[in-house]
Amino acid sequence: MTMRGRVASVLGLFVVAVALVVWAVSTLLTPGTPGGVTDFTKTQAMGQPVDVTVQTVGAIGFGAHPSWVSYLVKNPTTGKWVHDTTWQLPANSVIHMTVLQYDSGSPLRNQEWGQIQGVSNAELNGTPYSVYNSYTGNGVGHTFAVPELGISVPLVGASGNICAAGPCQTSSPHNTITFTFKTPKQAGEYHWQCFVPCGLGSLYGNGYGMSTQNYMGGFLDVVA
Ligand SMILES: [Cu+2]
Repeated sequence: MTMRGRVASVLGLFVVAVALVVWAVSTLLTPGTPGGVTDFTKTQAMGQPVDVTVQTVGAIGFGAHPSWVSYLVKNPTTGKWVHDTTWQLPANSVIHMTVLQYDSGSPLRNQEWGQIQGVSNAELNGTPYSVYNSYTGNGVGHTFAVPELGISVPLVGASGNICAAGPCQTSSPHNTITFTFKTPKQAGEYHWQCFVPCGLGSLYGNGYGMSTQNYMGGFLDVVA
């Protein structure tokens, strides 16, 4: 091989090595896209509660991982369902939360997750509830929990012809869960997540949407 050939080979291999490192860093070390932020601070009338409507789906139906479980949020300005799990909320404000739960459920591994904690006025399809026995009905699909605020709410599983791809419409079977909580006075990023290992097909169900930002977890971005 000529000198020029050798240099070209070395350079070629170097380029391949750099490309592999870039690929490894970008795909293995960054756990999914952080997703966008849905802003609930602009639509709030002064001193009034903020309405936040979200849905939980068995398969998001679009994006990089269409088969993964996910939350979606209804943009308060456009009314469109968006794949954001960071929700910007005003500090020290009452939040009226509505969760449309379109996924099926199962018995919980930890019955503690059937307890409603840290919120008030919790209702399941218009009936007040404080705990859900996941061995009844179609079990529990997901939870909405904000550990730092002591919040945990079981999202009861839907039954019947389950919506196959989000965003789901209210014509599909679902449970409507409503509750109220107050955001802290202190601004900050409060992490929320689902505690049901719902990453179907991954190890112990804790992978995929469970361990990737913007599917089964996100942030309450509380601004003062
Ligand atoms: Cu979940």
